[in-house]
Amino acid sequence: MLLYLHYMKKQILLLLLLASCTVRPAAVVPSLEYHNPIIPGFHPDPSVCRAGDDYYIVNSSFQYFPGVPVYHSRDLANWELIGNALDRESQLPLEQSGSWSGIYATTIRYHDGLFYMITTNTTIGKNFYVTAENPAGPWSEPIYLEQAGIDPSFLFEDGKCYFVSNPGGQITLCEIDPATGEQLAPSRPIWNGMGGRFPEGPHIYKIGKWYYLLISEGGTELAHSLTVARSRSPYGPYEACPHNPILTHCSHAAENNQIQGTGHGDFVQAPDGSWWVVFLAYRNFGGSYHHLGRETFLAPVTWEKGWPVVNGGKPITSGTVPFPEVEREYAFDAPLGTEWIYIQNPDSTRYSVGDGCLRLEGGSSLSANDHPTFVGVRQEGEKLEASANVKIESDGMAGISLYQISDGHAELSLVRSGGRVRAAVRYTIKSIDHEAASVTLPGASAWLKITSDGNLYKFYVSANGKDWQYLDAISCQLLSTEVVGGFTGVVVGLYAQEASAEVSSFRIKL
Ligand code: 6LW
Repeated sequence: MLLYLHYMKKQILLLLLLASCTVRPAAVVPSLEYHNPIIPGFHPDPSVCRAGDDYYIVNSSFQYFPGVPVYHSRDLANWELIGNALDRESQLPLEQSGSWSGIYATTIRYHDGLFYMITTNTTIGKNFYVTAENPAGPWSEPIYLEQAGIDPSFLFEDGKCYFVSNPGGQITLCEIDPATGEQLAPSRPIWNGMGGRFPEGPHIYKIGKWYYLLISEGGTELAHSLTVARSRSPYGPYEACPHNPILTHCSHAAENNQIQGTGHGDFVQAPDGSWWVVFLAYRNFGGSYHHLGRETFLAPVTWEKGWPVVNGGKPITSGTVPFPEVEREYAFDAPLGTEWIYIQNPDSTRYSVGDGCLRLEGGSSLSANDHPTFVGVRQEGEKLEASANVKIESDGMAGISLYQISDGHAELSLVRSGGRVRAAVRYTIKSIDHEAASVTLPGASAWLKITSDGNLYKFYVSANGKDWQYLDAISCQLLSTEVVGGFTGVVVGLYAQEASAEVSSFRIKL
């Protein structure tokens, strides 16, 4: 009898353990301390997956190389950049991609010991995926897919790999062989959303007996929203959630919220059974303008009558804890880290790092959008202090660039012509090239500094890095998506046009 009781106890424990491992709706709002956005700055179109206790997020990256940053977290609140999924030209031909093209929305999934990152390179018009055993890399060469449309996603279910994207603006499903990418079943349209424009960003989840299809509609601006539908079969018919949209800030309740454009999400379940959604939104500064790009946010998901409810149905807030202060100093003694990105595929002969210097060989103008000499880091907070010591060695310009798009960028530069060197503030905004202020310098090197409070960028120059001379300021709104366009956000870069230059002691404080 005792033995039997012991055996039953073990069976019950095993059943409880199994129940906690299966995907099941959770009813309560989980508590977690986090700040929103969880990944600030230009980190759009997030996708998330969990492997054991580890979570991973990937983002779209447009014209930048390397592409598709990969973030890791153990708690959904704190995220660390661990690599870029596309870090070889053979995976990421960008040609002359701009802020509207290149790599669009991505999906990350974990299946059978392998990570899959699926995306579209709109520059070559193809959907593809890469795989890795370790999401920090290396990732495989691309495997191209037949079905067109953007925002591709996979669902591994019941021994099959379903592939969903939106050719012709219709959410469309097929099956593929994940080892080869070969399409195994015809493409079939499955849902078009609730009538909003641009049904996109689809992900399918099998939860209990239902296939849930989560999509975005309304476009990535103010009307952006998440809608959901469900079916007993992945191919449909899909029934729309009665309380769609399940997330939007295009509402009376959220009209004065700094956070706008909420949409493009992906669900994930934590080991404790709680559900979460990561999604993109942007933060407005100085009115209805955003210059930091679309950022990655987090909200809890609960389930009511078999339908997901995001953030208890309430607007998204900036979270419960303040942003940590970030200060990074680059000594240029080692190769550039994974946070550094180039505009298009870089010509490696124009960059070298070592002995405390980043050496730049100047290329064409940033406005020409033709592989400029530029390498930078995303501006991840509205409060910024970026400074560098720059030496210009031949005629041309070199310095710090605030880059949003080829037709929307501002520079604090050393400008050299003949023997004369000036520090100058120049900007290009919607085809207007303007030199705002300049001061003649006694030598070929100076310290340059740009600060921001989220409303103004201010530009300073110094001979010693201590005593700063104020040169000028421009409104951050001028570099916003609303003014100059682009799917991206400001990247703070070091650049050289025509000139050869050396940069040392680059510091960035957020
Ligand atoms: C992306 C689409 C979208 O592929 O914008 O906001 C496109 N959502 O889903 C570019 O990011």
